Amino acid sequence: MALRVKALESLLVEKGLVDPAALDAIVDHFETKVGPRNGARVVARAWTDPAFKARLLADANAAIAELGYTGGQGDHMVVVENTAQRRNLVVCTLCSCYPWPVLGLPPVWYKSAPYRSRAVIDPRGVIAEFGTPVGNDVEVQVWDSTAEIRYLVLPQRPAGTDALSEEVLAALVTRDGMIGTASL
Ligand SMILES: [Co+2]
Repeated sequence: MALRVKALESLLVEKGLVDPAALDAIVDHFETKVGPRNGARVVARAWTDPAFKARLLADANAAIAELGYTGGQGDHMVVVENTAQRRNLVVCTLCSCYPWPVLGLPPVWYKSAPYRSRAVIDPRGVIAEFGTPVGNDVEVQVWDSTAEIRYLVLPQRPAGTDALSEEVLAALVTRDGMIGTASL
């Protein structure tokens, strides 16, 4: 795959269709500026600022843009909140739709056929395999992403974290927690 990408890139550059500097800028953008750390900052802000959380749940794009995270593959984002009664799990059964501005590029397993089918058929089983099983008293809600709507899970703030700063809280949040396969 790496060789094929390199060959394709060389050909496009040779034919003058793309500028190598522009390609470098795009790769740098996705490696360093877009990624799950953005989403983690959104989650930490929601945990520490109730007014922001209310805005986030009402209009995710506008609230997320307050932190400066905008861009393609996130035109209509919806934030779904985990509670003591409900765990949310995000999938794209059709392909691999994913909220790039807050999570970056999707992990390989998110794009795999087994995840895409099993997340719907057996969400509890999938979550258990990721390591944080859901109790029988907790409802699991599955959200199927599309090119139009991309979901971000707002995990529950862990108990005993009242004294932690927003920055330290953000470091607790994982990519999988925001997809819903992990609890945090
Ligand atoms: Co898709």
